[in-house]
Amino acid sequence: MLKGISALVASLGLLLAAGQAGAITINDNYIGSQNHGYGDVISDASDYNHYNISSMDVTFGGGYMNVRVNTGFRQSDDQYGVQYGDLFISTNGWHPYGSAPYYSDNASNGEDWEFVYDTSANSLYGGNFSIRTSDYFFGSSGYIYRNGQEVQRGTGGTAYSGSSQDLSHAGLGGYLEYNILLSSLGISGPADIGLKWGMTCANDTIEGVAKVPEPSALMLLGLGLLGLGVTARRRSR
Ligand SMILES: [Ca+2]
Ligand SMILES: [Ca+2]
Ligand SMILES: [Ca+2]
Repeated sequence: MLKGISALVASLGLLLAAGQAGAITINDNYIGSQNHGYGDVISDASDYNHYNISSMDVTFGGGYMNVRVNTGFRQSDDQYGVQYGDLFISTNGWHPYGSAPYYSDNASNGEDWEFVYDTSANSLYGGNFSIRTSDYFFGSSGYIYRNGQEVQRGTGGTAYSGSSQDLSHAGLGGYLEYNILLSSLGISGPADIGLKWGMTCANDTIEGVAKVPEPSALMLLGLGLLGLGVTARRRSR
């Protein structure tokens, strides 16, 4: 009986310790500025799934933040020369301008991004980098696109090694993946991390916040329960 309890308690402890690896899903509730009456995705019906971003899955574990951007967008599929955007990261929370779905939020207001994972450079950058908006890419194109959105790092900043990306799952039904080393972000405990991603036309773009869990609290709780299990086992002898 007591052995059964200690096994149960031990497995509970393991479950709690593993719990910090659970994915946080950020659904795309962000429309942002200048949707030109299209709403969330500026596209023809035939291109909807190509440009749509449905969500981001964020997982913390092993000192990394893993971000999957769930979108059908693949740069090589695009007929207008639209490129991958970069993953913008705020290490002091997420403060979009206005309220959901943030019809007035654009690059001139709302969150400041302390870091960016530059997709084309395949590197994390912090410090003083410039930001290119969707207008930089399509302002003189005559196309309808979502104006004024941050989409890529411009120039400058400090490059950090140790983070990576995986574009091999890009395409319809797929995702883009970024693995960000938390120590490069200066994060070692609980924090709210703001995230933003969109392709260079920002026909869809997503923003939201992910909470870094408290690993020590989870570990202590797990160890405490494991300790209970050990006590129970000793008593049963
Ligand atoms: Ca969307
Ligand atoms: Ca910020
Ligand atoms: Ca959106």
